[in-house]
Amino acid sequence: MIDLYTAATSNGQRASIMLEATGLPYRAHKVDLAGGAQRGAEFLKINPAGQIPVIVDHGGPGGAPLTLTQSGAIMLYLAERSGRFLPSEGRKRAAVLAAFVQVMTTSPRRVPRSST
Ligand SMILES: N[C@@H](CCC(=O)N[C@@H](CS)C(=O)NCC(=O)O)C(=O)O
Repeated sequence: MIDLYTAATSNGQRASIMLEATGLPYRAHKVDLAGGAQRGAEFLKINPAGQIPVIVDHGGPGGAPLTLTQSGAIMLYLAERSGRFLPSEGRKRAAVLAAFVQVMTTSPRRVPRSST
């Protein structure tokens, strides 16, 4: 089971959408950013940086819990965890990673539709 700590922001939605798309079982916990919940003691135990999104994978690598921040890292981790979206073969994997980095680092207005 994966616990997701998130809010309705673009970074938060990356983690939520990826969990939905992979079909991995998860529980969502809404973090009230406007109310300052990300700076509360309980949340800071999960992410001392005080930011969403965060996942806690209770069945992480080696069967031990893994806490992960950073929306891009969460997306890649969930792709590998589920065996979906990120091919293991070198050439296809490189193409997917190139498309991933492009959408993560380029303004949507500047991403050509036929660039990948
Ligand atoms: N680079 C991080 C950025 C995370 C981030 O900026 N989170 C914002 C919401 S989108 C946040 O938690 N802000 C709360 C605050 O700074 O108080 C990622 O991609 O996850």
